[in-house]
Amino acid sequence: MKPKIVLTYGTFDMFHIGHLNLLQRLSALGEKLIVAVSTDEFNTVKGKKTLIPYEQRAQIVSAIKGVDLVIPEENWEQKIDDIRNHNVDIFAMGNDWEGKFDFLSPYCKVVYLPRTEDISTTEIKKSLDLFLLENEVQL
Ligand code: C2G
Repeated sequence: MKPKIVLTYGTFDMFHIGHLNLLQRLSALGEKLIVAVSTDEFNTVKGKKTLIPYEQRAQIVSAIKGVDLVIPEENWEQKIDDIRNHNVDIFAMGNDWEGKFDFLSPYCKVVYLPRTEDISTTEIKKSLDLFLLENEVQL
């Protein structure tokens, strides 16, 4: 039987428990998990500022148990080719993207999983700012 192949996309900046929860859930959906990590250039297109450069974000994601392959995400248009080239059975994203990728359903199953609450790169940056502010005050 063909191993079930799962594909997802993301920036994975400041890798955190929300990313880990998602990747672990995705890994449980099939036998092979492919993660397309957004390049720094594509994040600019997405209007997303990242702290950690692509090479390091890709290396961290590659090191996660259950991730079998990391490929670069360079544009919005590559998903159908990626699904075909890698014989993907399931395309999955966190549900902040609910409905946004339903156009892929002719090519593979499209799944949206619940996000992990109260954690995001933006949240981390805010807590860091607050931490620095509080500590500066005490100095
Ligand atoms: N995520 C999550 N829970 C969080 C934060 C993120 O489940 N608390 C999920 C997101 O839903 C996404 C994945 O983790 O599926 C990666 O999140 P981001 O790095 O923020 O990815 P994003 O910038 O949404 O890029 O073409 C698709 C885009 O590249 C997705």
